[in-house]
Amino acid sequence: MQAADWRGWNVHPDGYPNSVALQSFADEVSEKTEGRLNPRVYNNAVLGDQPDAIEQTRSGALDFGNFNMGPMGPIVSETNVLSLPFLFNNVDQMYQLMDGEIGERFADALAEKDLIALSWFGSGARSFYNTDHPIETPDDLQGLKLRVMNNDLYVQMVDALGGNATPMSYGEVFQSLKTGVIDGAENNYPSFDSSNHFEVAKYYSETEHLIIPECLCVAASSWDALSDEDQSIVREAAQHAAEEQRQLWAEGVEKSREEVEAAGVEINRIDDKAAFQSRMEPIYQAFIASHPDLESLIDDIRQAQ
Ligand code: BDP
Repeated sequence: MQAADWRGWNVHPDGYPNSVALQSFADEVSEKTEGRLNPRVYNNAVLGDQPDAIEQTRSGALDFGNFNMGPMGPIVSETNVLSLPFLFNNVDQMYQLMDGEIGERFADALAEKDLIALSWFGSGARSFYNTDHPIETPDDLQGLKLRVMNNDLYVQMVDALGGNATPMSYGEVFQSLKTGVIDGAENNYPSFDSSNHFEVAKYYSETEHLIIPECLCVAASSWDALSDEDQSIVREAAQHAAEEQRQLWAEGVEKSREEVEAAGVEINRIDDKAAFQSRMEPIYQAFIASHPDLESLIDDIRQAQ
């Protein structure tokens, strides 16, 4: 077989847990295939925004990427389940379920859309932040213009909380916060930190409304072109990368939290999230009404916790 150069998409900057793990993946694959396969990771979304990169990977124009299951929803409908707010109780339970039979069901759905999910990364819990005031109860979201990732479920989520949702690509958020086009957004600590959103949005409120897994996904056409031996090397390297990412993630969350706090961000914990959770009930009901086939998957996830 001829040597292949693989191009991989990554939204994050150098040094971010995912970027470090993706580089380890690339290095391990080059080394163990003795150069038959040379993956190269392109950071900072230089190859396009996430919805675009997912499509490019499906078509084989890109060979791999680290994708969040949020923007995956419009393309692989089953993965919308993972964007239902407050689905997982915590990050550890998400890992445990995604590493088992539940994760295989999502991987099967992705494979039907030409994406081979080789391992699952974490992205912690997402919370709201804004330029104006702390969010303590859902009423505090009233009237705030908030950026969300590209998925209609997040528009419904913010609507249900009384805010105004604006889907927008990640790269545009900083400028939009600065110019007042939006009042806030939602993300985990490492992204809030590395994107510099914390320089503008000084209130971070721990709603922890979304715990969304991410995949290390390979284009089906790139995958099919590999020998059995190289497929096992790539799969194993992806699993090692996920282990490393999760480890770096756990350390990174604390570090970023401390950094943004030191930079003057006011953080508030929300011990009782029930008021936020109960506003999500209509979203679950509408989702199940329009995707009756996915109800059992939601039940299985809830029962397993
Ligand atoms: C980060 C995810 C990344 C998303 C970004 C966003 O890791 O995949 O693109 O959030 O909010 O946490 O768009």
